[in-house]
Amino acid sequence: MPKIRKILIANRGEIAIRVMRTCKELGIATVAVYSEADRSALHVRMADQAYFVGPPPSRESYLVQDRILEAAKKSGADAIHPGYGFLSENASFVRACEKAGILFIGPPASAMDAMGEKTRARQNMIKAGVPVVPGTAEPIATEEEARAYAEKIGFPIMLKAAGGGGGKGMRRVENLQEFSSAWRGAKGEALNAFGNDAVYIEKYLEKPHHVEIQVFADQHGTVVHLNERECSAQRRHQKVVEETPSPILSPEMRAKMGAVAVQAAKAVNYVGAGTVEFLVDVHRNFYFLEMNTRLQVEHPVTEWVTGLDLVALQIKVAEGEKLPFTQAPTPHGHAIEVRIYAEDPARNFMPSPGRIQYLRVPGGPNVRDDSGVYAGYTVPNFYDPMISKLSVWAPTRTEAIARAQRALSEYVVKGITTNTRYLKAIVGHPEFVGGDYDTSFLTREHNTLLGQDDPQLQEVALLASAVFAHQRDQKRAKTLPQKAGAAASAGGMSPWRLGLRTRRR
Ligand code: MV4
Repeated sequence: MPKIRKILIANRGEIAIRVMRTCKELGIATVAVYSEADRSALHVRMADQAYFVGPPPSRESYLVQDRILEAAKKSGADAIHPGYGFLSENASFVRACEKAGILFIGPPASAMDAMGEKTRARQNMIKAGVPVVPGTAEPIATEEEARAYAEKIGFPIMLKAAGGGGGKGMRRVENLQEFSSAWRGAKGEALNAFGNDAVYIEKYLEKPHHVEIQVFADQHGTVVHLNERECSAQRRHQKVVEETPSPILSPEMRAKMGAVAVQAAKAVNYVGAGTVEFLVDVHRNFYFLEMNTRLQVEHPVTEWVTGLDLVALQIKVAEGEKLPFTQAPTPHGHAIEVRIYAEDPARNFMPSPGRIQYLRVPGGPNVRDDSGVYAGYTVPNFYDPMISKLSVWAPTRTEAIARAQRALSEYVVKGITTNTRYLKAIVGHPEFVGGDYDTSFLTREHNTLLGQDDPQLQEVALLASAVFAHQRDQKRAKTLPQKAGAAASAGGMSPWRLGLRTRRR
């Protein structure tokens, strides 16, 4: 197979830059694509060549297959790296690349087909002997059938869209009374999100952990796993903090889950980088959830503890090379990644696009900042507001937490609001430090993480200030002759002055 000489990166932001960095190190030329909103984006500046692909909405630019392929042909690129999101898990795009004679750096379309739909993936995994969450393998035709099945396996159950993952078209159902509205809700949302209203049932797992296994396969039948990532710190199905190793996995469980992930990848003839996601229940049983057929956002933590460059491996596998190992490397030390978003946690995480007036990124030993922005850059409001991923490595988890906090303290972004303070609160929270946080952690600790104290304490502060003000007014009334305006100036004492701050600044 010939060597790749030029790669078009069909993406934007930090991941486009991440891919280009490895290309440069490998002596491979890079081609960027950009929308109208990304003319001055960093990924365009860093590429050797750049092609305009359309208006700001990604439907009209980054997702238009013909535009991307046209840019690839014009530029003379021999391969396309899709990054994550956009066209990265689109089997029809993989086929279009093949037809155009351009190498797609990723798995074959058939593997995407086998894993794309949740019910099909479940069927394939059951056939391969991979444990899946107890439930139906097929979509359920009628509400009556669904009710009967739910009664059989017992409440609570989860209705899930067959068409796709990511928490859309998902409803927890507690009892038969709730069933009808949940059934209609899940179906409606599924149709809206995936153009397919098929729904199936799973047993509901209480407070599961989200643990995923990185897998890698070459074109010669070798499939290995590269250990796990703990991704239970999520908000509305968006990961916020990831780490490896998972603080809840024993070496035995790591080996077991790794072997099952390899089994899953082999069953669909996987090639390249992939991730097998599992839910881990309170008894530490693990169940296949879905497979992501792409390089993931959180891949840097795996790179930290394995010493590998996953993008370089993807390129070598696409060129037909054999994987340079046949066994999972033992993880070395501990890595944590936090996602820096242009958003305001205090305003319900509203995106905060705008011009970055000043930027100082953290540095020092074992700190990595995968950024997609620069000082003077205006963050557009058309795309995901993640502006950077900060990741750190240390010999132990305790040291990695301290390093993450230190690095976050160094992060300065002026002009837009970011979530750095929220991230610091997460990695400093006793539950995170303790290492046994599940997927309910961020929702449950929401107020604490936003720096808002217990609402009951806020009420105590308010009452105390009222009592204080009343006593003071009584005293004044006794000792001072009443003057005009005195009553007004003796207004309520602010809770701030009692030292009971209701909100950290
Ligand atoms: C579940 C579950 C409990 N029981 N399935 C959410 C996203 C989607 N990929 C699967 N999800 C869940 N599926 C059963 N049978 C709980 C979740 C879930 C979750 C999973 C992973 C990470 C974060 C989560 C947050 C809430 C719920």
